[in-house]
Amino acid sequence: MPKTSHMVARAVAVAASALVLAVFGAAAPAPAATPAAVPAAAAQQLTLGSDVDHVDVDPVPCAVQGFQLRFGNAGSSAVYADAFIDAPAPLTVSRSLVSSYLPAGYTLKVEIDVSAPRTTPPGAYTITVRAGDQRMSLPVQVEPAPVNDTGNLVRYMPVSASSENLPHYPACGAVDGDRDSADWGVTTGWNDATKGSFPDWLQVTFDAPVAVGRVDLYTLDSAKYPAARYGLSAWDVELQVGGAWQTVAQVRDNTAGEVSSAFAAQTATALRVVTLANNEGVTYSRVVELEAYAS
Ligand SMILES: [Ca+2]
Repeated sequence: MPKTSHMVARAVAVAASALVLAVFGAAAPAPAATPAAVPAAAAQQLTLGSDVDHVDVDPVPCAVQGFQLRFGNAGSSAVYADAFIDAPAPLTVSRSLVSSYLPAGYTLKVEIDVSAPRTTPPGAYTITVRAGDQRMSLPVQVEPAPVNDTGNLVRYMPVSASSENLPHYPACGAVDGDRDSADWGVTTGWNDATKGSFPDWLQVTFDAPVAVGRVDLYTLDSAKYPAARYGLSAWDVELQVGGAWQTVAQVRDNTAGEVSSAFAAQTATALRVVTLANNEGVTYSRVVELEAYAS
C-alpha cells in the first residue's frame, strides 16, 4: 500500500538520519543515539508565533498578563533550539530563554508572563523573540498606573519577602487588594518557602516617606483553613524610620484571621512584618493581605 510504503520510506529516512548522526557523534563522549546527540541542524526551519497580536500590561503587582509563545520546527528533522525573549526595560518577562528539543513538525507552546513596575511610563513597547534566523515582534501596550484611592498605603507598592513559595504564593499576593482566604492558592497570598524555619519577613517599600499609624494583617482564615489552626500566631510590625527599623507593634497568641495594630504614627520609608510563629506549629508564614493606613 502506498501509505505503508511512504511510512517505510520515512522510517528508512529517519534511520538513515540517525545513522548519520551516530557517525557524526562517534567522537563525542556521550552515546550518539540519545536525543542529547542530536545537533542543531544547519538549516533549521524554526517557526515563531503567538496566541495574541499584542499584550496589554497593567503596571500593578501580581497582574496576570502575557502571551503564549508558539515555538515550532517545520523541518523534517528533530532539533534542539533556543528562543530568546527580550523585553525592553523596565518590562520583564517570566522567561527570557526557551531551550527545547523540537521533533519534526512539532510546535511547543509556552506561557510567557509580562510584568511592569507601577512607575513604567504608559505607552507602546515591543517584545522581540529570536530563534535561529527567525524573529518575531510583539507589540505591548502599558496602561497608566491605577490611582490609589483606597487609603491603603501599601496598595500597588513594591513588595518583597525573605522567600516566596512560587508559583502560587508570591509576595505580591499580599498587596493585591484581595483579602479573601477562599482565594488562597491562586496567587492572592504570600507563603514563605522555608518550611519549619522562623522568622520570615514581608516588606513593602514606599515611593516616598509616608505617615503610618495602623497596620492590618489578614492571615490565612477560611472554612477549610481556619486561622486558629493554620494562621499566623505571632509577628512584629516594623517601620523603617530615618533608615533604621523600629518595632511599632507586637502580636502574640493570635488565633484570628484579621488583626489591626494601631500605634503612634511615624513617617516611614518602608513597612515590614516579621513573622515568628504559626498556630499549626513550626511550618509556614501565611499572609493573605497586608494593609497600612495613616490612622
Ligand atoms: Ca491578597
